Amino acid sequence: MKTDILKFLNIKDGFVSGEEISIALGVSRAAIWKHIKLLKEEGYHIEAVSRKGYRLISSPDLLTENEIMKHLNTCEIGQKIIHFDTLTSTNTVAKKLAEQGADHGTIVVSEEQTSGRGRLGRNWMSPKHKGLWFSIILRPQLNPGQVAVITQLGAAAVIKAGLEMALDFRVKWPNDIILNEKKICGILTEMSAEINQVHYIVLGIGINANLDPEDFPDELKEKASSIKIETGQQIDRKQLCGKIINYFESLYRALIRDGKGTEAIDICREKSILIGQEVQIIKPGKINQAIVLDLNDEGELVVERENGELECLLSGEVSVRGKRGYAI
Ligand code: BT5
Repeated sequence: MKTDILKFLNIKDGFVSGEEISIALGVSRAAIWKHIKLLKEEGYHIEAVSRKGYRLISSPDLLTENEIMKHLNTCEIGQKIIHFDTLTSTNTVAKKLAEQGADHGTIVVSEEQTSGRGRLGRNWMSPKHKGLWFSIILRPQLNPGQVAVITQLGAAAVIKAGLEMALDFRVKWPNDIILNEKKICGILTEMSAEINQVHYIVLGIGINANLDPEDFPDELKEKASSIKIETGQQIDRKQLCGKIINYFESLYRALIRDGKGTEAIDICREKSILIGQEVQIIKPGKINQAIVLDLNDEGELVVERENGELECLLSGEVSVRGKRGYAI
């Protein structure tokens, strides 16, 4: 009901009468008033004037289903968006929901994560109202070997959304988005699968949209930043979220249609900060030097080891460091 009322308030520039809404939605004016009150409690600034009706003045800066939906033009991703004020990790909750049968395309988004997760058991700092912390549940007909490309789809969607905002995001394979040599976004792809069949994938995206310098702990200050810090502009999180989801759906549909993520891989290749660089390949218990040659169609990083051998790296167990430090 709240969503329906908001649709009304959003299409009308001026006032819309309680009677008009109540007739259109087939409920009493008292019911409309009750829901308007609830919307106000959520932070919507709605003016109510007798004999004129209601007028929406401003919406809260929240990543609610209503707010994100306004920016979506998708037909499968984000048809359902579950919004939390706080939770442990959107990936953890999305995985639980997927286990319980949640639909393909469902999105879990939270204003804050208390135990946000990175790869290999690392933490992801996710302060309240400052970033974009969300996860998408996917149920594609892919085999587990094809799943690495999903991370590249996520990265390409973020890059395309950035370009629309004149931001030159770069990608540090497999899952970091970089702005001005600082990490502003991380991607975590997890899946449940059998040998030749994926049950579901959870694609988690974390973007430091409006974090201020004091939000970063000392150990991250050198290598991480936010879009707001780098541009001096407050970011509209709902709009950015919508753009990313729209681009992601288009790249995802191309992957399912063609069986290849060519467009996404091309974008990640073009925006790669690693290709052509000398790097350290860090695997459990060993570090090797190599030169990065390419990103292949499967989303693997192709490197040439010191002994001249070519190797295709799968994202799971590998970290790549530049020679000078984090971002090359
Ligand atoms: C990642 O891991 O970069 C994946 C991060 C994915 C986060 C999203 S948020 C929504 C969804 N729900 C989750 O629980 N996770 C996903 P990795 O490459 O392992 O990088 C982790 C490292 O990045 C940490 O060890 C820190 O050094 C650094 N880090 C932590 N928080 C950060 C932040 N907010 N911004 C930049 N760097 C951060």
